[in-house]
Amino acid sequence: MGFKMGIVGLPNVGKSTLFNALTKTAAAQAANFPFCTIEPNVGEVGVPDARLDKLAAIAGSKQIIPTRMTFVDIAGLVKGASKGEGLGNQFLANIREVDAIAHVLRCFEDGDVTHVEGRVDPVADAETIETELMLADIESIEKRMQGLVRKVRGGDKEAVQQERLLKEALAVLEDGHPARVVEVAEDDEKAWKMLQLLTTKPVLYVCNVGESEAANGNEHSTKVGEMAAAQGNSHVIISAQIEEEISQLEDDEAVMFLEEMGLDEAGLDRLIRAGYELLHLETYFTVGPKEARAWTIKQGTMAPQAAGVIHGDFEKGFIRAETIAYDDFVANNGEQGSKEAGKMRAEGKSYEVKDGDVLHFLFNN
Ligand SMILES: Nc1nc2c(ncn2[C@@H]2O[C@H](COP(=O)(O)OP(=O)(O)OP(=O)(O)O)[C@@H](O)[C@H]2O)c(=O)[nH]1
Ligand SMILES: [Mg+2]
Repeated sequence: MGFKMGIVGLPNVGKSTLFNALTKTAAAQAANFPFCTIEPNVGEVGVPDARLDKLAAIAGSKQIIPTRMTFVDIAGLVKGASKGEGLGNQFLANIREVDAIAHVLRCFEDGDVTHVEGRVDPVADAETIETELMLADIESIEKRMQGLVRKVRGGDKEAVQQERLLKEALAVLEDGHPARVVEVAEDDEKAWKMLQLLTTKPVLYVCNVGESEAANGNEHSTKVGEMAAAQGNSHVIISAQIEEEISQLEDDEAVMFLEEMGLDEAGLDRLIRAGYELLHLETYFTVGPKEARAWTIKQGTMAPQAAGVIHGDFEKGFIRAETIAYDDFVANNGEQGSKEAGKMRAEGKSYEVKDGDVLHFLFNN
């Protein structure tokens, strides 16, 4: 299905370093000068899930295939970006295409690494970026409204709906708030999404702290945490530099390294999971001797549409889903045991898939 998270922030704050750590590559050039990144870097990342390993162990699956999420490392934005400053607003278009934003904030002190405004102040940085995104939204709303005038006059229903939503967004933005604070009625949700406003995208703050602060953060990340909480957003603490080093290590070395740093899991795992939650995603599994595999769906997805993630034919010809909840699968040591314990259910078209379900689809060709 391909959910995309955009890595956004000021120049030189560690976005590409983080991207490389996430994708375990050195695909993105990361260097100590602003505007190092111009073209966006795109990479797929496996979503870590301990349940998948457990299922594979029980079923003796030969292969483990995690579900994947896409990260896009986008060029740095600066004050005035919406008016063409810095690398201009072509990068705003890159942000338009993502489902959610990982907003990287510089929380590390290092006199050798240039900050575009010459000081470390992540809360002010967050405001700078948010302001640019808000200004870009205002501009795009004004353009769209002009484009709608004739249709609205002609009574076109869709145009009237769009105009009404644009006006609501504009009022909030002009009041200094991101468009995501608008409460959208269910009937308007689709049209609202089509507006593709930058400040409607869910945001997760990523505090990039110094090496020794990865476990507990620092005064800067604490302030970001307070700001995020006030906005109803989440934040994660990470040291991009350490994560990049860890991503180059073998698994057992990485575990030792994490222990030495006082961390119980790689920050990246936390970040990926937080992104997954932010997008209201959940996972179901297919498990057999050949492979154990995780699949991503939106919360609230019905069984046929969940099947469609594997293959369109599964959705078209859907008959039913044989379903075992994750806990039941584990408690009864696999499919056979679950069946015997009466824990395998046959679910039809109106079944809403639950996070952790182990599914087997039956379908007509
Ligand atoms: N001390 C320290 N330096 C870091 C950390 N993360 C990144 N850096 C350094 O900061 C510089 C910029 O990192 P990049 O990852 O290229 O930054 P970016 O945000 O992608 O920058 P642009 O592409 O120019 O927008 C590099 O020299 C990194 O080594 C960190 O956690 N601690
Ligand atoms: Mg970069």
